[in-house]
Amino acid sequence: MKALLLIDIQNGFCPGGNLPVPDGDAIVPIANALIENGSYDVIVASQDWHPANHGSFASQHPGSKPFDMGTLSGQPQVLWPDHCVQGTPDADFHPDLNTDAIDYIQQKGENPAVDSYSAFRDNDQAAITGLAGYLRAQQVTELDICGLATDYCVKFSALDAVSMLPGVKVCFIEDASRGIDPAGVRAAIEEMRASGIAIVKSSQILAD
Ligand code: VGL
Ligand code: ZN
Repeated sequence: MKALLLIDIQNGFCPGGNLPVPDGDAIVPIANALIENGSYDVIVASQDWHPANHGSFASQHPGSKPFDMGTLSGQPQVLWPDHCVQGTPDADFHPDLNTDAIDYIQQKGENPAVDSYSAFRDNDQAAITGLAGYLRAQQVTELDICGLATDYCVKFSALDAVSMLPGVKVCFIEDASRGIDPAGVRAAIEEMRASGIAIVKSSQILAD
């Protein structure tokens, strides 16, 4: 069974959102083409879903401003602008994303005391989400991952897919993803490649 995992294709990470990824909305037509291509048995999407007092927000750290380094759950933490607050338009999927065919939505980042870049588990790895169990139950053997942002949530989700779903072939779809920082994107791609993740283009999938 082949699955597509769409990471955080939300207003908050697109131009006009609270934590915009440059050109983030450019991936929406590509994601839709992948969704509508018919080659996936299972389509899942993650949604960054923070309470208003989430500890990754600079607003919760007096004297800090967005993009400063701070600490959260005992780890170094980039302090972000308030983003993807539960129930706000910033947390909605991009309005043009075809969500009709999504079989399972994994919300994450709900615990104010820890961030959760990965759709599979919190950054401190103390708590897991239901996503790995869902994909195992669907007997997924191939998992293609794309979305926002390559250097954060996409990378950590892909690395966790490799470690939490042994035997599953994991691919990163480069042109269906965008990142926050160009150097961070290059490093993320090398880290994924070194972990055995195949770096592919949507055209390779759509041509099959
Ligand atoms: C993300 C920073 C903070 C992401 C989420 O989706 O990559 N990045 N929260
Ligand atoms: Zn977040």
